[in-house]
Amino acid sequence: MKRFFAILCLIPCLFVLFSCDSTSQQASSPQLLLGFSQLGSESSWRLGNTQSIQDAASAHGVSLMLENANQKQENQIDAIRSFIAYRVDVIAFSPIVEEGWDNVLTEAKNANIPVILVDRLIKTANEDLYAGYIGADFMQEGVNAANYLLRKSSDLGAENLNIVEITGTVDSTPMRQRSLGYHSTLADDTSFTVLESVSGDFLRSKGQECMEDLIHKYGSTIDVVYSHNDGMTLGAIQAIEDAGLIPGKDIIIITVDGEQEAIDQLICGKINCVVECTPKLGDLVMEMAKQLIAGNPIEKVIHPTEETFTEYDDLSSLAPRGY
Ligand code: GYE
Repeated sequence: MKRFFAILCLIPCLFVLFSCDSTSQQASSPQLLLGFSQLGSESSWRLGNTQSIQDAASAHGVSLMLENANQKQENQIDAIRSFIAYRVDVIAFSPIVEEGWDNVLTEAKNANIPVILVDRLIKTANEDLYAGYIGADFMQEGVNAANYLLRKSSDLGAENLNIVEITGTVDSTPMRQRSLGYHSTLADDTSFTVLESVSGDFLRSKGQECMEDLIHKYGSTIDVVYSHNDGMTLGAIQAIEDAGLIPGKDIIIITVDGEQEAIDQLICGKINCVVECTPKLGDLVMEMAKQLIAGNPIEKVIHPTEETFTEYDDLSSLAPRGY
C-alpha cells in the first residue's frame, strides 16, 4: 500500500519535472557562439572596436569567445585553431597583415565554420576562404585625405608642398590602401613632393619617434604630415611642438580615425583634417554572423559610411565620438 502511494505521489512530480524541462528548452534557443580574434590594443580605435564587438554581442544575445593577439599573427592563427577545436558557430577576426592566412582558413573551411573578416582584409587566391568582410573603404580614406590637401594647397596658392607620410603597420590593409588612395590622387599634380614615408606601426610612441627623426632630417622644409592614424598623429604633434614648430600652421596635419582627442585638436587648430574611420563595427558583425547561421545570403563586402572633418567645417554640433 505504502509503495502504491509513493508511486502515486511520484507521477505528478515527474510531470512537473518533464514540463519544466520542455518549457525551458522552448524559451531559450541555443545561443550562437562567435570566436573573435582581435589583433591587439595598439590604439584608441582598437579599444573602441573591441568594446563595440563586446557590446554588440551582448545586445544580440551572441556568446563571445574573445582572444587578443597582442600584435602577433601567430597568436591570431593559434586563436583561430582553438575556435575550430572548440567548434564555435562562426569565426571572426581582424587580420593584422594581409598575407599568410590560407592554411588556417582552409582548416576552418574543412570544419564547415564560416569566417568573417573584420576591419582588415587578407590577400588570397581563394576568396571562398571567408564568407564576408566588414570594414572601411581605406582607399577612399586616402582619397579623402588627398582631396583636403588639394583644396588647402589651392587656398594657399602653394607652388610646392613637401609631404612626409607616417604609415600604419607594414603590409596591413589600411597601411597599403590609405597610401595608395592618397598618392594616386596627388600623382598628376606636380606641386607635391613626398620627402619620405616611414612606418609608425599605428603606435603613438612610434609616431612621435618617426616625427623626431623626420624633423632632424628635413627640419622646417616639411610642409605636410599625412599620418595613418590619430595615435601616431598625436605623437607627431608632440615632436613638432618640442622642435618649436606650430602644428596646423607651420605644418599642415592630416590624420585618419576621428577619435575624440583628434577632433579636439582639430577644433583648437593643431590638426587641419581628420578623415573618419569608424571602429563601431560590432552590430554589423553580429548581424552577418546570424545571417550565416540562418543560411541566408550575405553581402561579401560591407563598408560603413564615413565622413571627413576639416578646418573648413563648423564642428560645434558634432556629437561625442565615443572612442
Ligand atoms: O586606423 C588604427 C588601428 O585597422 C582601421 O588600426 C584600423 C586601424 C586604425 O590601430 O588606429
